[in-house]
Amino acid sequence: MYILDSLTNIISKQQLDELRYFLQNSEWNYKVPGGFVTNFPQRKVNTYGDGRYINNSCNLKGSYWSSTFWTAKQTQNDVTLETKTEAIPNELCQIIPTLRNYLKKLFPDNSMTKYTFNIAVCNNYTEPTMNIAGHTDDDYWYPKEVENRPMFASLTFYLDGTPVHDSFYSRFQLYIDGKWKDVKLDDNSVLFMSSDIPHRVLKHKKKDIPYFKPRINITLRSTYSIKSNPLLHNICVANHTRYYRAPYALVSHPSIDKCKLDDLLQNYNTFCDNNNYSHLVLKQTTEHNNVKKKELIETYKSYIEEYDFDEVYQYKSNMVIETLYNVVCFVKQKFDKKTKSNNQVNACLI
Ligand SMILES: O=C(O)CCC(=O)C(=O)O
Repeated sequence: MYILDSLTNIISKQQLDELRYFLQNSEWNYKVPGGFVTNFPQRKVNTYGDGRYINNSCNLKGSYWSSTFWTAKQTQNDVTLETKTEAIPNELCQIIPTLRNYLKKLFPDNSMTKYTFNIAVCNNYTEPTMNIAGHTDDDYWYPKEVENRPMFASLTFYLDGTPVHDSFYSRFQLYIDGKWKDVKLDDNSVLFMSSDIPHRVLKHKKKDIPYFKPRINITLRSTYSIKSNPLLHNICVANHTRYYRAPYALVSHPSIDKCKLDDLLQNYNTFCDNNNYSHLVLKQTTEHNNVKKKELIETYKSYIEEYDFDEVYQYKSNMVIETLYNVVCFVKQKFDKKTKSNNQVNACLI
């Protein structure tokens, strides 16, 4: 299912102008090391969302993760990468309840929550060669909110002016009925789409390069509620910060092979040098080990039982020790009536 409309029909002119102004001045990351560390997204990226929800008065509420954790490299899960989160900016908070209500009217039978659209994934295609390969966004950490499928709201902005002809617009395509189909995403458009539909953006055709115009895309996505599924709530935030934001630290056991660590550091620090970020902090602790991880998984399983959290069917390798530790600390703080705490979760193994 997909629905295309213009933001000018949905939000106020002031809200739209403020969002465009925010985007004109926002920061972008280029060549963030990907899953294999030597690969990277073929466009500029950023992401916002620390896990809080946006209430109907457009305010951020609830608990948030200040750092998240993920495997530093897909093929090497004994080193964790720590990344700092950033809150959803006010310019987006101002429009999110309106977008939710628009969708709720169209689909009264839905399981949307106050957490709907609390993550913003941002792509900036500044060069005609930039693209995103065909993929779906229906990973297990996204709740199924409309027609029992995950949903995103994809916003498009041409801040430097629109292309002079339809054929020079961004080559956004959906894979429907066995064929890739062009979908023109106009300036200020919003596309509500079941995110299990394969989609992609092709690079510009060579002959059309002179007519290329830069395009910014924001896809708003949702986390589970931190109250009913704290682990997948964290994992959803963590996946986005890991791949779209600046790396902050590497965490490992002191016995880690130094060559492996140096190799990772070199790739991450090259990105930091090119994007004006500080070099990575190195953290080492004997607590970073698999026995500890197994203990934390068992503790989390006991919390599922005790507090009636959603079942988690698989504890994958990207659910690293530091994530489990943080989530277990959150549950202790928030659910154990004897402990009092504020909304920031910032527990670290070391
Ligand atoms: O640029 C677009 O419209 C597509 C973005 C996208 O597919 C994504 O962020 O997953």
